[in-house]
Amino acid sequence: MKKELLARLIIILFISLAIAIPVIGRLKLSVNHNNVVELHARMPENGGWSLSTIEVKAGKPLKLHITSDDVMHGFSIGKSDQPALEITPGEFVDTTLIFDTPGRYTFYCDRWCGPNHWRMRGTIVVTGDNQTSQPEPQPLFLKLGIDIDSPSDAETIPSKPVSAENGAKFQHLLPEYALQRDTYNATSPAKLWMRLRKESTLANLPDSDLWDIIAWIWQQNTTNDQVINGQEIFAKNCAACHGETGEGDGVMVRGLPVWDPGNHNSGNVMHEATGEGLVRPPDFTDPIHLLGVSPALLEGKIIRGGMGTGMPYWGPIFTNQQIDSLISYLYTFAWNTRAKNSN
Ligand code: HEC
Ligand SMILES: [Cu+2]
Repeated sequence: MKKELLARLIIILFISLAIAIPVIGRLKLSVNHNNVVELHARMPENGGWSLSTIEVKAGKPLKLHITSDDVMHGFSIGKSDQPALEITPGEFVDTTLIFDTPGRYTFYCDRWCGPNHWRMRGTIVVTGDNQTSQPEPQPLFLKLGIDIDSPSDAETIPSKPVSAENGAKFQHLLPEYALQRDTYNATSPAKLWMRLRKESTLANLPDSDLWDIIAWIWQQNTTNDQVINGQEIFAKNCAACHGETGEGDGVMVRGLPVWDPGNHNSGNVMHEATGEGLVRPPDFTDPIHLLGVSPALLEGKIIRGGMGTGMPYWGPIFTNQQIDSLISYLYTFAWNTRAKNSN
């Protein structure tokens, strides 16, 4: 297990290096006398961004002169709340960015321009003397040693629809760990259910009440705003594969075989449009799936992406808050509490 993880990390490292090396040096060509960098957006099939790496000094303005050579695109900076720029074919948009902290930032297209859309990404390398750039905190799945590629169906699921409202009635019976954030992060709903099932204070409760408690605990760990925010991000970035309703039937993946984590070849089916492995994602509305995975696992999958499955990596794109919102939203598929979630 450990070895496999290490091998994966090494592969990721090599891929990042392979992407980074050929592009350095192309930049100077497009800087004109006013220090304006000209950037052309193109669908990945047409070559992608005209620059994959842009270098700038910390605190110095980066002036960008951006246009599109084919269809409508967007220009966004990863992990920032800045609104995206619309990039219209044949028109130029100017923007000036200032990065205070040295580091690597991702710029990307935020409009679904084609099947390889999510690959429209580039890097802004910000250099500076004060190398204060803090290393990214280690993602939870690495800290907790969770294998995010192994099968993880729920050991048990509720036999009828859950009610967080009913679950709230039993909160005084709960052991302390049940409401701790660490427990939520590291534990799947099914695992927490099994753990609570063994608690003597809850021994008299029927199984369904215990599920209502779990639904209530999950609700306590999220807010309505997060769910709404997560829904917006999902509709824009994820629904093309995962489907509007989370069933794994988005336009990109129709007719493909469903991902089978027990079969390492299930990602080997090449998608005609992308030339890459792509499978159908699991059905998130089937509780057997999401009730078997912890927030840490979901976070890991979103940050790192799949292994040859076509699931993109979103680590450089979304802030931690945005990823938390996505996780909150994903669970609503399994609980079916989306409409009832308002506190
Ligand atoms: C290009 C298609 C595609 C897009 C776009 C996509 N996904 Fe996925 N996703 C997949 C596939 C295929 C899988 C199943 C294989 C895997 O887990 O690697 C998957 C798996 C996942 C899983 C793991 C589920 C589990 O229980 O193991 C999560 C979580 C997830 N996606 C979240 C997202 C989010 C959030 C977004 C948008 C920000 C997104 N995906 C966008 C294709 C996609
Ligand atoms: Cu795009």
